[in-house]
Amino acid sequence: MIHGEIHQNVRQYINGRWETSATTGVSANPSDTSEVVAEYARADRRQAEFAIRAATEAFPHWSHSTPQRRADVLDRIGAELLARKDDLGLLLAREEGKTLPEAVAEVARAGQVFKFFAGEALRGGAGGGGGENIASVRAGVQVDVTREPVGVVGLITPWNSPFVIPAWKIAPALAHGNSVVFKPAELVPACGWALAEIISRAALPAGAFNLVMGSGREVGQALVDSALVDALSFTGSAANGERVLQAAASRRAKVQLETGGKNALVVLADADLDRAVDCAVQGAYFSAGQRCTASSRLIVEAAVHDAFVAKLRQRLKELKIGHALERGMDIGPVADEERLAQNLAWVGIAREEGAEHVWGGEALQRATAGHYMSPALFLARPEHRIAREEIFGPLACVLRAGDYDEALALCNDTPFGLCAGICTNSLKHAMHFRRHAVVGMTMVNLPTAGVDFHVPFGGRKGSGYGPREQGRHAAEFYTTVKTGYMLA
Ligand code: TXE
Repeated sequence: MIHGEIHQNVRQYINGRWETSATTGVSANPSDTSEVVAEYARADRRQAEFAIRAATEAFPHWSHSTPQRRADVLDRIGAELLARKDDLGLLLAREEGKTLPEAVAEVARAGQVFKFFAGEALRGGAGGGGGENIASVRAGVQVDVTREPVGVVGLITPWNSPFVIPAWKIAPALAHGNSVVFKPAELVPACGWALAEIISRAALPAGAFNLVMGSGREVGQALVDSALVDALSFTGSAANGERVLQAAASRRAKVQLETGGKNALVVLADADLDRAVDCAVQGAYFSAGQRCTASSRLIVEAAVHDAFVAKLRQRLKELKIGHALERGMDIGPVADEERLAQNLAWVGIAREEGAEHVWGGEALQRATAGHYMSPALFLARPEHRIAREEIFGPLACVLRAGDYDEALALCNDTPFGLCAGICTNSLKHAMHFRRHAVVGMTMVNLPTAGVDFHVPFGGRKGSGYGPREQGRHAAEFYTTVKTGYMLA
């Protein structure tokens, strides 16, 4: 792909064929809003229902495919993603706005996810090795526990990681023998299409994988409402996640949600302060803070509070904000005009509620028109809205803690529970924190953003619902357990 190329064949992939739609849309480059990235077909409810029927008809055949067949398909997809990480990374950076190095790394990780689940297909979750034989309590009876695919799964994904979040849903779904209807976020249609285009050439039977690009309200809702969709995996905002959960659970569909965070990074007085500042900058501001694992609350022990804030302010001052494709940029634009307006409104809220402004928080002008803003830092109190609500932008706040116990209490004082980090050289505090932080993932002397692709991902409380994603744990959602008894 070349810089500036307009992708024009961005169509639905239904039952093994590329389909146009009654209406089309365009996606623009947040680094340079004069540049169109893609002209894409916008599916309607009818096309979504076609895709669901195709997946339903494909399920019996695909669910009885051999583990080797499924492994080969996933391995081919993973290999092509890795081979094309540079040009797909260019597309990602152009359509979503994260810097080119981050975008290339995300595509590579999506390739590694597919290769991991190629192995999972062989190790078995569904229809094979993932089970166990147990001696019965009754003489002569054989008991075995196996895992079978769930059926037709609807996968609904957000705009902020448009290759790797779809990958960590599509790969296990196919590995475990399910058929898929994938709906990417409206902001990043070409990324969803580019991934689907690779999958369409991986020798899957028609209908086993389908792509429908369109609005959450219409196409997403069609997946949620259809009695033919057995399971839904949703990643997005808490509000929309709640809607999906209520609608799907009411018809007893299986549901998995990943819905945001208000993650804390605790910095104790005994921490290596430079390392703590690095963790804060990377965790809170890279990808313009548009990661659910972003550390938007920096909880700092009083003894080092002022020194930490001074160092962090200096680092923010030195960050380079600019065009996602420009070499040496630390942070690109935020994803679209609406997000920029929301982020700037949050800066206003912070000031109005009495948080102390330390740095940034204003729109920036660059050589090309884009949604640029400087990273914002405030000193806040726990009751401030900027310390309680997810912002999903480059805005973090510092909370002062008297000691470790108060820092832990502040860390857990949130309706979310995705991840939490601590910077400390005390093994005692690190071990206590790992056990007592009420989250799905903990980090010690590491940023809260940036996780491995082969181990469980997910949170508690308002951050998640249902089984964890990724790694071997993905079998919990993408398979169902069967216990067999036989009198030999
Ligand atoms: O979410 P939206 P966005 C969260 C992050 C932030 C949000 C950003 O915390 O809050 O995602 O992503 C579709 N029925 N996470 O703005 O708007 C919509 O079309 C069915 C958390 O995209 O909720 C899109 O495809 N579908 C995560 C998807 O839902 C509907 C990691 C998400 O859209 C729908 C990354 C409906 N009624 C981001 N309404 C984590 N915790 O791991 C919308 N959609």
